Amino acid sequence: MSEFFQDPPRLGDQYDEDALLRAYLRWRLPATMRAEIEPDLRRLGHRAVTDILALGEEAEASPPRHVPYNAWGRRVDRIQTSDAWRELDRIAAAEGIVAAAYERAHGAHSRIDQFARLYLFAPSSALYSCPLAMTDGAARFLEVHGGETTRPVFAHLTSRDPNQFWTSGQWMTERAGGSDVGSTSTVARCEEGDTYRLYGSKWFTSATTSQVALTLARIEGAPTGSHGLSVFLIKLRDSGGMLRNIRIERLKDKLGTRALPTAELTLEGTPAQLVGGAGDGVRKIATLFNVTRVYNAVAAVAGMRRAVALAGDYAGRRRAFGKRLDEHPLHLETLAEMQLELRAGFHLAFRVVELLGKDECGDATAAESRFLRFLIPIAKLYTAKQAIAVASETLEAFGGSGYVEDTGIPRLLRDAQVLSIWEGTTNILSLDALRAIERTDVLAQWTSDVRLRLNGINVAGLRSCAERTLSAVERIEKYAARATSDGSEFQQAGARGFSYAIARTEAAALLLEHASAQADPSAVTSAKRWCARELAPLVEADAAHRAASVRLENDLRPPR
Ligand code: MFK
Repeated sequence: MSEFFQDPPRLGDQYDEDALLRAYLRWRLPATMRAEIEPDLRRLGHRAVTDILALGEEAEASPPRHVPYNAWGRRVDRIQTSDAWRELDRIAAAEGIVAAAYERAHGAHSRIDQFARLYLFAPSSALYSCPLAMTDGAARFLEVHGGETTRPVFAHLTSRDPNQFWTSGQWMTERAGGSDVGSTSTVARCEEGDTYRLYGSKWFTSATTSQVALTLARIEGAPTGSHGLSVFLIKLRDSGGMLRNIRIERLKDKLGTRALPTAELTLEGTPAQLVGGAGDGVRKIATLFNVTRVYNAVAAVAGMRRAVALAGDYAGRRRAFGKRLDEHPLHLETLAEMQLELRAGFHLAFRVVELLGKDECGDATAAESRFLRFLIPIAKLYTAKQAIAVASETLEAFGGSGYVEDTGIPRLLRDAQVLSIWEGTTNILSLDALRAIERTDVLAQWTSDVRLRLNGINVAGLRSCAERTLSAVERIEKYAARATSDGSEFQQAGARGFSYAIARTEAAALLLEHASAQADPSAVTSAKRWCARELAPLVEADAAHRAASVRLENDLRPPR
């Protein structure tokens, strides 16, 4: 009988062991600010592998349950969540995971502090990061579009006091429109002033246990399409804790994110407050989803970090063919490529974090505000795809055990898969990036900004990498000019490749800047490795794209 039992992977303190996070903070933050926030980050890094991790696992093991009726047959529509899920809410508040962004104790840098907290918290939180994303997006929406009457709600959403903290849901998706939000059919009937009643169905509602939600509806008589929609704030429950004219149809049975109470709802005359005035609802609620898309990007890199930490630790414990996995060159190479994806994605995500912080504090130049609008969809879509690939590779790095549920490893992939779906799919966001450059000169501004940054790379060993990246910038420009002249069908068909090229090129510039600012060998090696890849294979793809469009017209259309 075999006496052998494999050691499971172990996680160390997630702040102290994260050389990339610490190097990035050293690079970007003044020493005084770092000294101020470091104790909080170190504590969170420790909690992420102790109490928060235990609560996350408990929440995952006790998913939410819908209780439609009470014992006496009265419709109650309660959602029962675990004690652990509720405790994660209290911890998130006390750790300032939303609040730190709005206290603005460090001006524009406050977003770096706040997203570093999220980065440490998210992978252990059983997706409590989702309600926090919605809460932050709603807070920003209310800050920009709200008024005197919504100020108390804003104060709850940004509180550090667990007894005062509220979360917000965001209910945009309907049966007829997941991506196509403009087809929303919920109707708003005016009662008096800004008070309305809403009638309709919401097909995917995040965080249904929240105290408030933001949603879209069409005021009776308003035009069709997204301009005819308006944004409404709903307080979900009355003083007795009962839902206010909201029927919960069911909770969704999802591939992953199982601790998250995602529900299907019917609004049956739900009282709601119009916020931000009537009309242009999609443009206004973009304030919210541009924040939640940044959360998505940071959660994606945080997920990669967790996956890499587990796979890396395991490689030092597991032996095969007479040596440890990390002594096998090919396994080591695989881990290095995963680590590289994490590094590139990390820089891309935190680039938009920095821009968001500047924009919110009024410190961004006009060009930087445009870069933010343009790079949010790019960072979201690219990091989501990276996170899925890295999670999948992690399962493989564990062999059969990576496919067995009670190791906890399969969850990494189930929870990563959603990142490219919610908050705008890869295709929707690729088209959004095109929309961001339409009618503005942001692309030209971005290319000249990247050129300037690359021309500033003077470290001898990195100059050739900067030259390669400069040639990617040139290919992007040429491709964009041709795509514009070739018309919208060609431009749309190539939008994914175009977005990926921009993501890789921006990441290359950031990796090079980081490597030349800090003579850290791993930063230098990563920058060289990343730049050795084909960053913008767009010219070569030109003919293929054309052929694909033609094929699509002639062969691939499903028969009618
Ligand atoms: C830890 C992880 C956290 C994540 C948790 C996730 C929980 C998930 C629950 C969900 O998944 S919620 C549902 C998410 N759904 C989406 O994100 C919707 C995806 N669809 C889109 O983004 C479409 O592109 C969009 C609905 C915006 C397109 O709609 P339209 O009707 O074709 O809009 P149009 O005409 O392009 O834009 C209307 C206005 O909005 C325009 O402004 P103007 O009126 O001034 O011209 C646009 O410029 C503006 N706009 C659109 N997208 C924008 C934007 N403004 C700023 N940023 C954007 N991204």
